[in-house]
Amino acid sequence: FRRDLHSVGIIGAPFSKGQPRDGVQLGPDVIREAGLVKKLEGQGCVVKDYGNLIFEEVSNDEPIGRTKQPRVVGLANKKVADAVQRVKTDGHTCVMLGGDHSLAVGSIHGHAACRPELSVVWVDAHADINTPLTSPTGNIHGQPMSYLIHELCTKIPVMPNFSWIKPCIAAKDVVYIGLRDVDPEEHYILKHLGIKTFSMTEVDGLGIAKVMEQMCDHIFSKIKKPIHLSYDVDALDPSVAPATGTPVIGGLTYREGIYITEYLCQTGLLSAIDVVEVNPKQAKREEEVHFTANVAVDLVLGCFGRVREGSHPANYKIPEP
Ligand code: Z70
Ligand code: MN
Ligand code: MN
Repeated sequence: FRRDLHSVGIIGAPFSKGQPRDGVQLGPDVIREAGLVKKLEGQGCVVKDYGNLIFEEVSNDEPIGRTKQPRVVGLANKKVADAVQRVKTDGHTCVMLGGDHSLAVGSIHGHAACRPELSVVWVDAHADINTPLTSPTGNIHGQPMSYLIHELCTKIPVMPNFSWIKPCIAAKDVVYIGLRDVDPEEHYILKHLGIKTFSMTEVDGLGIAKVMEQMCDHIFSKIKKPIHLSYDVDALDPSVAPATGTPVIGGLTYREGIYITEYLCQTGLLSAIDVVEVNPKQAKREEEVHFTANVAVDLVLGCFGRVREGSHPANYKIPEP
Protein backbone atom coordinates (compact mmCIF):
# COMPACT_ATOMS: atom_id res chain seq x y z
CA PHE A 1 0.00 0.00 0.00
CA ARG A 2 1.28 3.45 -0.90
CA ARG A 3 -0.22 6.87 -0.91
CA ASP A 4 -0.16 8.85 -4.13
CA LEU A 5 1.75 12.09 -3.88
CA HIS A 6 -0.50 14.98 -4.74
CA SER A 7 0.75 18.41 -5.67
CA VAL A 8 -2.02 20.93 -5.04
CA GLY A 9 -2.29 24.56 -6.18
CA ILE A 10 -4.96 26.62 -4.40
CA ILE A 11 -6.59 29.76 -5.80
CA GLY A 12 -9.01 31.86 -3.72
CA ALA A 13 -11.69 33.63 -5.76
CA PRO A 14 -13.56 35.99 -3.41
CA PHE A 15 -16.30 36.96 -5.83
CA SER A 16 -20.08 37.24 -5.36
CA LYS A 17 -21.50 39.17 -8.30
CA GLY A 18 -22.81 36.16 -10.22
CA GLN A 19 -25.69 36.18 -7.72
CA PRO A 20 -27.43 38.65 -5.40
CA ARG A 21 -26.48 37.53 -1.86
CA ASP A 22 -23.62 39.17 0.02
CA GLY A 23 -21.11 36.93 1.83
CA VAL A 24 -20.13 34.26 -0.72
CA GLN A 25 -16.98 36.32 -1.43
CA LEU A 26 -15.83 35.26 2.08
CA GLY A 27 -15.86 31.56 1.12
CA PRO A 28 -12.13 31.21 0.36
CA ASP A 29 -11.12 32.68 3.71
CA VAL A 30 -13.49 30.60 5.86
CA ILE A 31 -12.40 27.43 4.03
CA ARG A 32 -8.73 28.28 4.61
CA GLU A 33 -9.45 29.14 8.28
CA ALA A 34 -10.90 25.63 8.68
CA GLY A 35 -7.32 24.40 8.15
CA LEU A 36 -7.34 23.36 4.49
CA VAL A 37 -3.61 23.77 3.80
CA LYS A 38 -2.37 22.18 7.05
CA LYS A 39 -4.75 19.23 6.68
CA LEU A 40 -3.69 18.62 3.06
CA GLU A 41 -0.04 18.72 4.11
CA GLY A 42 -0.90 16.41 7.01
CA GLN A 43 -2.04 13.76 4.52
CA GLY A 44 1.13 14.05 2.49
CA CYS A 45 0.20 16.62 -0.17
CA VAL A 46 2.60 19.27 -1.41
CA VAL A 47 0.58 22.50 -1.35
CA LYS A 48 1.14 25.86 -2.98
CA ASP A 49 -1.40 28.52 -1.97
CA TYR A 50 -1.51 31.16 -4.71
CA GLY A 51 -3.61 33.39 -2.43
CA ASN A 52 -6.76 35.29 -3.28
CA LEU A 53 -7.35 36.88 -6.67
CA ILE A 54 -8.12 40.60 -6.66
CA PHE A 55 -11.15 41.50 -8.75
CA GLU A 56 -11.58 44.93 -10.32
CA GLU A 57 -14.82 46.84 -9.83
CA VAL A 58 -16.79 47.87 -12.90
CA SER A 59 -18.88 51.04 -12.83
CA ASN A 60 -22.18 51.35 -14.73
CA ASP A 61 -22.51 47.59 -15.09
CA GLU A 62 -26.09 47.80 -16.35
CA PRO A 63 -27.99 44.58 -17.10
CA ILE A 64 -27.94 43.25 -20.68
CA GLY A 65 -31.49 42.07 -21.15
CA ARG A 66 -32.12 40.20 -17.89
CA THR A 67 -28.47 39.33 -17.27
CA LYS A 68 -27.15 41.09 -14.16
CA GLN A 69 -23.62 42.55 -13.81
CA PRO A 70 -22.27 40.96 -17.00
CA ARG A 71 -19.15 43.14 -17.30
CA VAL A 72 -17.81 42.48 -13.80
CA VAL A 73 -18.57 38.74 -14.06
CA GLY A 74 -16.88 38.51 -17.47
CA LEU A 75 -13.80 40.33 -16.19
CA ALA A 76 -13.54 38.27 -12.97
CA ASN A 77 -13.80 35.04 -14.93
CA LYS A 78 -10.94 36.09 -17.23
CA LYS A 79 -8.77 36.46 -14.10
CA VAL A 80 -9.82 33.05 -12.85
CA ALA A 81 -9.15 31.47 -16.26
CA ASP A 82 -5.62 32.91 -16.37
CA ALA A 83 -4.93 31.84 -12.77
CA VAL A 84 -6.15 28.26 -13.31
CA GLN A 85 -4.11 28.01 -16.50
CA ARG A 86 -1.03 29.13 -14.54
CA VAL A 87 -1.60 26.56 -11.76
CA LYS A 88 -2.00 23.78 -14.36
CA THR A 89 1.11 24.96 -16.24
CA ASP A 90 3.00 24.82 -12.92
CA GLY A 91 2.03 21.14 -12.74
CA HIS A 92 -0.47 21.10 -9.87
CA THR A 93 -3.97 19.80 -9.44
CA CYS A 94 -5.89 23.06 -9.19
CA VAL A 95 -8.30 23.86 -6.35
CA MET A 96 -10.40 26.97 -6.95
CA LEU A 97 -12.20 28.17 -3.81
CA GLY A 98 -15.25 30.35 -4.59
CA GLY A 99 -17.03 32.54 -4.59
CA ASP A 100 -20.21 31.91 -6.50
CA HIS A 101 -20.60 29.30 -9.23
CA SER A 102 -20.34 31.78 -12.12
CA LEU A 103 -16.58 31.34 -11.56
CA ALA A 104 -16.73 27.88 -13.10
CA VAL A 105 -16.72 29.59 -16.50
CA GLY A 106 -13.19 30.86 -15.90
CA SER A 107 -12.04 27.79 -14.01
CA ILE A 108 -13.14 25.31 -16.69
CA HIS A 109 -12.01 27.61 -19.53
CA GLY A 110 -8.53 27.97 -18.00
CA HIS A 111 -8.34 24.24 -17.31
CA ALA A 112 -9.43 23.38 -20.87
CA ALA A 113 -6.72 25.67 -22.26
CA CYS A 114 -4.17 23.21 -20.78
CA ARG A 115 -6.24 19.98 -21.03
CA PRO A 116 -8.45 20.32 -24.13
CA GLU A 117 -9.88 16.80 -23.74
CA LEU A 118 -11.27 17.23 -20.23
CA SER A 119 -14.61 16.02 -18.85
CA VAL A 120 -16.73 17.85 -16.27
CA VAL A 121 -18.41 16.36 -13.20
CA TRP A 122 -20.90 18.95 -11.93
CA VAL A 123 -22.13 18.23 -8.39
CA ASP A 124 -25.00 20.61 -7.57
CA ALA A 125 -28.66 20.88 -6.63
CA HIS A 126 -28.92 23.10 -9.72
CA ALA A 127 -27.98 22.53 -13.37
CA ASP A 128 -26.56 26.06 -13.87
CA ILE A 129 -27.16 25.67 -17.62
CA ASN A 130 -29.59 28.54 -18.27
CA THR A 131 -28.57 30.70 -21.21
CA PRO A 132 -28.81 34.48 -20.73
CA LEU A 133 -32.10 34.20 -22.69
CA THR A 134 -33.67 31.38 -20.63
CA SER A 135 -32.56 32.55 -17.17
CA PRO A 136 -35.54 33.32 -14.92
CA THR A 137 -33.35 35.37 -12.55
CA GLY A 138 -30.60 36.92 -14.69
CA ASN A 139 -28.04 35.62 -12.18
CA ILE A 140 -24.97 34.37 -14.03
CA HIS A 141 -24.23 31.69 -11.38
CA GLY A 142 -27.28 29.89 -12.83
CA GLN A 143 -25.73 29.99 -16.34
CA PRO A 144 -22.04 28.96 -16.39
CA MET A 145 -22.45 25.66 -18.26
CA SER A 146 -24.28 27.38 -21.13
CA TYR A 147 -21.17 29.39 -22.06
CA LEU A 148 -18.92 26.33 -22.04
CA ILE A 149 -20.83 23.72 -24.07
CA HIS A 150 -20.16 23.61 -27.82
CA GLU A 151 -23.73 22.59 -28.63
CA LEU A 152 -25.14 25.81 -27.10
CA CYS A 153 -22.82 28.31 -28.78
CA THR A 154 -25.46 29.57 -31.24
CA LYS A 155 -27.80 30.34 -28.32
CA ILE A 156 -25.49 32.74 -26.47
CA PRO A 157 -25.90 36.48 -27.13
CA VAL A 158 -22.92 38.81 -27.36
CA MET A 159 -22.14 40.41 -23.97
CA PRO A 160 -19.45 42.85 -22.87
CA ASN A 161 -16.33 41.14 -21.37
CA PHE A 162 -17.56 37.72 -22.54
CA SER A 163 -15.99 37.74 -26.02
CA TRP A 164 -12.88 35.83 -24.80
CA ILE A 165 -15.05 32.86 -23.79
CA LYS A 166 -15.01 30.06 -26.37
CA PRO A 167 -17.05 26.89 -25.81
CA CYS A 168 -14.59 24.19 -24.78
CA ILE A 169 -16.57 21.08 -23.76
CA ALA A 170 -18.91 18.69 -25.53
CA ALA A 171 -22.28 17.79 -24.00
CA LYS A 172 -21.24 14.11 -23.88
CA ASP A 173 -18.32 14.99 -21.61
CA VAL A 174 -20.51 16.48 -18.86
CA VAL A 175 -22.26 14.63 -16.04
CA TYR A 176 -24.40 16.00 -13.24
CA ILE A 177 -24.88 14.59 -9.75
CA GLY A 178 -27.34 15.80 -7.10
CA LEU A 179 -29.89 17.71 -9.20
CA ARG A 180 -33.19 18.58 -7.52
CA ASP A 181 -33.97 22.20 -8.49
CA VAL A 182 -33.91 22.48 -12.28
CA ASP A 183 -35.79 25.14 -14.28
CA PRO A 184 -38.07 23.89 -17.13
CA GLU A 185 -35.85 25.54 -19.77
CA GLU A 186 -32.79 23.88 -18.23
CA HIS A 187 -34.56 20.52 -18.18
CA TYR A 188 -35.27 20.89 -21.90
CA ILE A 189 -31.62 21.78 -22.60
CA LEU A 190 -30.34 18.76 -20.62
CA LYS A 191 -32.68 16.36 -22.48
CA HIS A 192 -32.17 18.02 -25.88
CA LEU A 193 -28.38 17.72 -25.61
CA GLY A 194 -28.55 14.23 -24.10
CA ILE A 195 -26.51 15.23 -21.07
CA LYS A 196 -26.02 12.46 -18.51
CA THR A 197 -27.68 13.39 -15.22
CA PHE A 198 -27.86 11.62 -11.87
CA SER A 199 -30.52 13.58 -10.02
CA MET A 200 -31.33 12.85 -6.38
CA THR A 201 -33.84 10.31 -7.75
CA GLU A 202 -30.96 8.29 -9.26
CA VAL A 203 -28.93 8.70 -6.07
CA ASP A 204 -31.93 7.30 -4.14
CA GLY A 205 -32.64 4.50 -6.63
CA LEU A 206 -29.13 3.30 -7.48
CA GLY A 207 -27.16 4.37 -4.42
CA ILE A 208 -24.11 6.59 -4.70
CA ALA A 209 -21.71 3.69 -5.51
CA LYS A 210 -23.61 2.68 -8.68
CA VAL A 211 -24.04 6.34 -9.61
CA MET A 212 -20.26 6.78 -9.54
CA GLU A 213 -19.67 3.56 -11.54
CA GLN A 214 -22.17 4.56 -14.23
CA MET A 215 -20.82 8.10 -14.19
CA CYS A 216 -17.32 6.80 -14.99
CA ASP A 217 -18.63 4.34 -17.62
CA HIS A 218 -20.19 7.37 -19.31
CA ILE A 219 -17.26 9.82 -19.25
CA PHE A 220 -14.58 7.19 -19.91
CA SER A 221 -16.50 5.32 -22.62
CA LYS A 222 -13.74 5.96 -25.19
CA ILE A 223 -10.59 7.36 -23.59
CA LYS A 224 -9.52 8.30 -20.07
CA LYS A 225 -9.83 12.05 -19.83
CA PRO A 226 -8.75 14.46 -17.11
CA ILE A 227 -11.65 15.39 -14.82
CA HIS A 228 -12.79 18.84 -13.79
CA LEU A 229 -14.90 18.47 -10.62
CA SER A 230 -17.14 21.49 -10.01
CA TYR A 231 -18.62 21.04 -6.54
CA ASP A 232 -21.38 23.40 -5.41
CA VAL A 233 -21.83 22.81 -1.68
CA ASP A 234 -25.61 23.20 -2.10
CA ALA A 235 -25.54 19.69 -3.63
CA LEU A 236 -25.25 18.58 -0.03
CA ASP A 237 -28.34 18.57 2.15
CA PRO A 238 -28.87 21.86 4.02
CA SER A 239 -28.43 19.91 7.28
CA VAL A 240 -24.85 19.17 6.10
CA ALA A 241 -23.98 22.47 4.38
CA PRO A 242 -26.31 25.14 5.78
CA ALA A 243 -24.11 28.16 5.03
CA THR A 244 -24.95 28.56 1.35
CA GLY A 245 -27.04 30.97 -0.70
CA THR A 246 -29.81 28.72 -1.95
CA PRO A 247 -30.19 25.62 0.25
CA VAL A 248 -32.55 23.03 -1.25
CA ILE A 249 -34.08 20.31 0.94
CA GLY A 250 -33.40 16.66 0.05
CA GLY A 251 -29.71 16.77 -0.83
CA LEU A 252 -26.69 14.49 -0.59
CA THR A 253 -25.73 13.17 2.82
CA TYR A 254 -22.25 13.87 4.16
CA ARG A 255 -21.29 10.28 3.33
CA GLU A 256 -22.59 10.47 -0.25
CA GLY A 257 -20.88 13.83 -0.73
CA ILE A 258 -17.54 12.46 0.51
CA TYR A 259 -17.89 9.19 -1.43
CA ILE A 260 -17.99 11.18 -4.69
CA THR A 261 -14.60 12.73 -3.88
CA GLU A 262 -13.03 9.44 -2.74
CA TYR A 263 -14.21 7.71 -5.90
CA LEU A 264 -12.94 10.46 -8.20
CA CYS A 265 -9.58 10.49 -6.39
CA GLN A 266 -9.26 6.75 -7.05
CA THR A 267 -9.58 7.31 -10.81
CA GLY A 268 -6.24 9.18 -10.68
CA LEU A 269 -7.69 11.61 -13.24
CA LEU A 270 -8.79 14.56 -11.07
CA SER A 271 -7.09 17.57 -12.61
CA ALA A 272 -8.99 20.59 -11.23
CA ILE A 273 -11.63 21.14 -8.55
CA ASP A 274 -13.97 24.01 -7.74
CA VAL A 275 -15.55 24.32 -4.29
CA VAL A 276 -18.15 27.07 -4.52
CA GLU A 277 -21.14 28.75 -2.88
CA VAL A 278 -19.98 28.59 0.75
CA ASN A 279 -21.62 31.74 2.15
CA PRO A 280 -20.89 32.46 5.84
CA LYS A 281 -23.46 35.28 5.91
CA GLN A 282 -26.27 32.85 5.08
CA ALA A 283 -25.69 30.89 8.30
CA LYS A 284 -28.24 31.27 11.10
CA ARG A 285 -25.61 30.63 13.77
CA GLU A 286 -21.81 30.88 13.88
CA GLU A 287 -21.48 27.07 14.30
CA GLU A 288 -23.11 26.62 10.90
CA VAL A 289 -20.27 28.58 9.27
CA HIS A 290 -17.59 26.34 10.81
CA PHE A 291 -19.61 23.22 10.12
CA THR A 292 -20.03 24.08 6.43
CA ALA A 293 -16.39 25.16 6.06
CA ASN A 294 -15.22 21.89 7.64
CA VAL A 295 -17.38 19.91 5.23
CA ALA A 296 -15.90 21.89 2.32
CA VAL A 297 -12.40 21.04 3.59
CA ASP A 298 -13.35 17.35 3.90
CA LEU A 299 -14.49 17.35 0.26
CA VAL A 300 -11.09 18.65 -0.84
CA LEU A 301 -9.28 16.14 1.43
CA GLY A 302 -11.31 13.34 -0.16
CA CYS A 303 -10.15 14.52 -3.58
CA PHE A 304 -6.51 14.20 -2.46
CA GLY A 305 -6.35 10.74 -1.00
CA ARG A 306 -8.02 10.85 2.40
CA VAL A 307 -9.78 7.55 2.98
CA ARG A 308 -12.07 6.85 5.86
CA GLU A 309 -10.51 3.45 6.60
CA GLY A 310 -7.36 5.34 7.64
CA SER A 311 -3.87 5.13 6.20
CA HIS A 312 -0.23 4.92 7.27
CA PRO A 313 3.21 5.91 5.98
CA ALA A 314 4.71 3.37 3.53
CA ASN A 315 7.76 2.82 5.78
CA TYR A 316 5.85 2.46 9.07
CA LYS A 317 7.15 -0.21 11.53
CA ILE A 318 5.49 -1.30 14.75
CA PRO A 319 7.84 -0.17 17.54
CA GLU A 320 9.62 -3.03 19.30
CA PRO A 321 10.32 -2.82 23.04
C1 Z70 B 1 -31.79 29.21 -11.02
C2 Z70 B 1 -31.22 30.37 -11.84
C3 Z70 B 1 -28.81 28.64 -8.63
C4 Z70 B 1 -27.28 28.22 -7.19
C5 Z70 B 1 -29.23 29.04 -7.44
C6 Z70 B 1 -31.03 28.99 -9.73
C7 Z70 B 1 -29.56 28.74 -9.92
N1 Z70 B 1 -31.83 28.01 -11.83
N2 Z70 B 1 -27.57 28.15 -8.47
N3 Z70 B 1 -28.27 28.77 -6.55
N4 Z70 B 1 -26.14 27.81 -6.61
O1 Z70 B 1 -31.14 31.46 -11.29
O2 Z70 B 1 -30.83 30.17 -12.99
MN1 MN C 1 -24.12 25.85 -8.77
MN1 MN D 1 -26.43 25.15 -6.66
